[in-house]
Amino acid sequence: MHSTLIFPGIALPGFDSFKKKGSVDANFIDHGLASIGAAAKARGHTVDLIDMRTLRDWDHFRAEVRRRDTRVWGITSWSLHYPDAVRAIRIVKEEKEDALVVLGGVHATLQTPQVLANRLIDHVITREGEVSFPKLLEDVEAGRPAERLIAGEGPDLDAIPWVDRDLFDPTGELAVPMVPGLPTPFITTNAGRGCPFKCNFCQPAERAVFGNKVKMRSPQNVVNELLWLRHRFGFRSWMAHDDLFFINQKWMREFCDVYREAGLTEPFICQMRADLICKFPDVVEQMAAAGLAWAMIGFESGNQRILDFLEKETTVEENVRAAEICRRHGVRIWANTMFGVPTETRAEVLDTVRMVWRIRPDHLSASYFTPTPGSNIAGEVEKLGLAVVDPYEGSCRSPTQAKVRDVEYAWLARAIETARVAGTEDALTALAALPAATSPEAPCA
Ligand code: B12
Repeated sequence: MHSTLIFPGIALPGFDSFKKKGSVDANFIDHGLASIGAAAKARGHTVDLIDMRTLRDWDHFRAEVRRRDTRVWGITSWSLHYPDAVRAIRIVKEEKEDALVVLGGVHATLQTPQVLANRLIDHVITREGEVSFPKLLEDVEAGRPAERLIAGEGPDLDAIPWVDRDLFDPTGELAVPMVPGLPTPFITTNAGRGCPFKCNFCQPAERAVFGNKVKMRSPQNVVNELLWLRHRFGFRSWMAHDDLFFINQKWMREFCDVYREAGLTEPFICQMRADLICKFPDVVEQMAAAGLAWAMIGFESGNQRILDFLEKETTVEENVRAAEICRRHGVRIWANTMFGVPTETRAEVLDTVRMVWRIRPDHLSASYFTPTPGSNIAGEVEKLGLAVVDPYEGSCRSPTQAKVRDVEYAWLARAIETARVAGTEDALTALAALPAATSPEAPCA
């Protein structure tokens, strides 16, 4: 059975952006679609893909739909892509009378009643798709009836095929490392799924899609894929695209051993947590010896009340110590920080500036707090009537757009500028004394 997958990821980079804008948003491959595509092919189906970032405009999309002889159309959904997914579905239905549209992905899982209300969607597969999508193709092929709402079954990660990068144009991400200074070609892979922590700006997305228990591929399986990717693309650096690559110290120790024994030396970058870095500095040392070049750490805030408010379960002191540990082992620091958290005061923001000065990150990634649809805190923000952005198009975390009512964005932009250059308490006193700027329309950075 043939199916066409659609990646509607134009919300941030736009049409005709693929490989053009030099940003990760314009270049990444979507591992979810690449994985269900691989699973369907392994069951003998044929699959192709429309990556909307490679198209000129909606007319071009319509022409791509028209020229295909496809019955089953599988579309993915991150929340910010959902409005474009809906528009794409309408076009598919206009062009192909017998089209069966299947929606999956994180938005379909978190906002199931909303997507079921769209009668143009024939099937919604929530959670993971590697088992249920090919099974649906088989049902359609055999003329068997299938439920409209299907709860996806979680696969054994070592038993499913590696993601099918060829569905996408893999040369997109090869050229654009996520961080400066990493050699190209660059590739990304996922070693596991799920996250045991409960940060309320992210959860319950992880648990809803992947379940309560973290699942890891075996270290050997990840290394085998990397060896194959080296053979295939000659990559010279890579990124673990997991929410949290270092979750389990036993797994990580084994991974580092297997990586080195396999002769892999390529530098890599991954997301890590400050508390785990502090708890297991020897694992950081082992990772650094294996090739860890950059640690992306969600420090978020330099104020304990805000960290607790976000349910981050880390402390400010751990943040500072984790940075010291990384630096000691020559690991560069990508500092994820959040400004403009609902209820955050100026004094609390200044604590974050102070923390950034103490951490001295190699890259400061400063975001404005963004209520991602389906996250626990987004629900709270909405209940309080504080959200000012469109929850879909407005959900980019970059500091270019107001997100939440009563946040002083213009002032925050000054605070972020101040954080970027080491300074003194006098600079903070001057910053604190600036006049109020509470308008949500205030210009951002
Ligand atoms: C890596 C990553 C990124 C990378 C993307 C690169 C990449 N290669 O994908 C970068 C850094 C660019 C990024 C950016 C953003 N991200 Co991000 N990202 C992730 C992360 C950590 C991993 C994605 C991944 O590869 N998952 C593994 C695959 C296998 O899982 P999956 O995609 O969910 O697919 C499975 C199922 O969902 C299902 N499925 C998916 N599609 C379909 C389709 C069909 C037809 C079927 C049947 C099934 C199905 O089957 C798949 C296999 O089991 C996820 C969290 C996570 N763990 O998933 C967040 C996540 C997807 N990101 C998120 C967000 C919010 C963003 C940003 C909007 C942040 C911001 N505010 O700026 C941007 C948007 C970028 C853009 N332009 O689209 C949210 C999305 C929440 C939501 N409600 O949509 C997530 C879930 C994190 C979170 N919990 O908050 N991100």
